[in-house]
Amino acid sequence: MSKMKEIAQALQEGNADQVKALTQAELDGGTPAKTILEKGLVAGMNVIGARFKEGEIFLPEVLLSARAMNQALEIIEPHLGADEDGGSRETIVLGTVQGDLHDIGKNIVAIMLRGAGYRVVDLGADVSIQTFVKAVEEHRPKALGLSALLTTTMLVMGEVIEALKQAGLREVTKVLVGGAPLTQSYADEIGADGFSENAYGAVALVKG
Ligand code: B1M
Repeated sequence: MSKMKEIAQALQEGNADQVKALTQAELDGGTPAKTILEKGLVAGMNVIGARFKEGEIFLPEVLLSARAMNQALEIIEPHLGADEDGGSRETIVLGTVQGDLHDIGKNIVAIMLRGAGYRVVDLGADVSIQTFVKAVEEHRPKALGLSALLTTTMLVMGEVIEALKQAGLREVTKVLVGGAPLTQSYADEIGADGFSENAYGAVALVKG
């Protein structure tokens, strides 16, 4: 089995110690962090998503894999170095919306943005509308990134945009949205400034 398949397999088994050890060994051996992220970790998480959907595995197993994923992300984060163009130290505020505990995709977006040289204020998951508004008021970020993984919680994104308008802060920042259930047409409908289906696209939107 290839090393990337081994990482994906250990992730599917929720074996955090093995995922971390294999990730570290690959980094030490010179495998690029982006390769480990895409071909090992995200590939493994995609299988978990498909098996959960089919009812082959249940929440406790998903949770174990998610924990292993987040621990491995901490290891690879320092290796996703700054872009060649040097990036900038502009601020981006990021969070998963209220009612939603899914943070893996958001964490990857945060890592990619830091790698591109941005200062990321990560508000975490299950972030209230008012917390987003206060953070925009305080940090005046170049972009506010909202993540949602549930069809129910993606509705909150529109409420955040509305609350920014009410607070007179809508023009202060670009609002970017992402997460598995989102589409460009939904982003347009709620008046977001950009949508991306992956973390690389999120960085491109911030830069653009
Ligand atoms: Co949940 N869950 N989950 N879950 N979970 C989904 C999302 C689901 C699709 C699974 C399924 O049924 N097939 C389903 C949602 C169905 C729907 O709404 N239509 C679901 C459900 C139903 C639930 C619960 C309701 C289950 C229950 O309790 N009965 C519950 C809800 C809890 C809550 O949030 N209130 C729940 C709980 C959980 C766990 C806690 C066990 C765990 C989350 C742990 C954690 O995140 N720390 C979990 C997980 C892991 C998943 C799946 C399996 C995997 C999600 C993931 O991490 N993917 C997921 C199935 C799936 O998505 N196929 C599922 C990997 C990650 C790298 O991808 O997050 O899409 P993703 O991020 C990508 C892009 O979307 C994009 O870039 C990222 C990197 O490329 N992106 C952005 C994300 N945010 C962005 C922001 C941007 C730009 C791009 O700009 C700002």
